[in-house]
Amino acid sequence: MEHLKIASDNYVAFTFFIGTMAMMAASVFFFFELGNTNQKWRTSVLVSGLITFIAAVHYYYMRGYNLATGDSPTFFRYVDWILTVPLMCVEFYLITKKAGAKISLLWKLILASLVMLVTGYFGETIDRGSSVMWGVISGAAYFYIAYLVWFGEVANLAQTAGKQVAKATRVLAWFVLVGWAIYPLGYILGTPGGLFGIQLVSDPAAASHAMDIVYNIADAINKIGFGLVIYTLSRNED
Ligand SMILES: *C/C=C(C)/C=C/C=C(C)/C=C/C1=C(C)CCCC1(C)C
Repeated sequence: MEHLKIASDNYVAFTFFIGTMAMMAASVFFFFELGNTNQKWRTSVLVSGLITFIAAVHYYYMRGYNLATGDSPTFFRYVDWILTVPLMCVEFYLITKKAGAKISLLWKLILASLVMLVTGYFGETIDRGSSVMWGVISGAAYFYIAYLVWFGEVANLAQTAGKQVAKATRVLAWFVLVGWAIYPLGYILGTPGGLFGIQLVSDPAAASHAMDIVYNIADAINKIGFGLVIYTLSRNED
């Protein structure tokens, strides 16, 4: 196999590379810590590890794909998200379960996340001309999730699940509101006229590079950070 060199100013490849390594390291950490995690929190920490592990495998692939072709690995990006974002919904369900969370709450969160991602995928790939419309629908699903976590069922249940769960849920809610909001920014940079017709980056190649860098940074923050909040909760509450 031919050896591919990474140019020192290739920031897209750099973030794919460092993203792969960070996701791998985080997975090893979460999996190895399972052994000294209280039984009660083991599933939650395991799910944190699964999220970063699924991302590590996708990043490993996306890194190679991007290096070989110079293109944005949109398809695999969305396959990753469609697996990992519902698992983040599972985390919300698991930590509020002992306060009485019902399975219907889990389905609401998962369904909203699927609407958010599938419509985003349409806007980025098969119907780029209507990226604004798809972005708006996706954004509505995103706000619904943020609503559930900040003011809806998740927030209410967390209040009655003990001080530590309430605290952790509040931190995770910030991740959803601020950390997840980085993604629409990447979408706006990468799609034609993504911001209600305003083209921020006109060169198509530069636009897709900007989008990949923004997505890669967001993934590292949200997947590893989110997992660490769960991990911290498992240590603070026993
Ligand atoms: C680990 C991956 C995560 C947490 C991915 C989250 C993705 C989003 C919150 C994406 C949201 C989008 C919008 C709100 C509008 C534009 C289209 C998307 C899909 C980028």
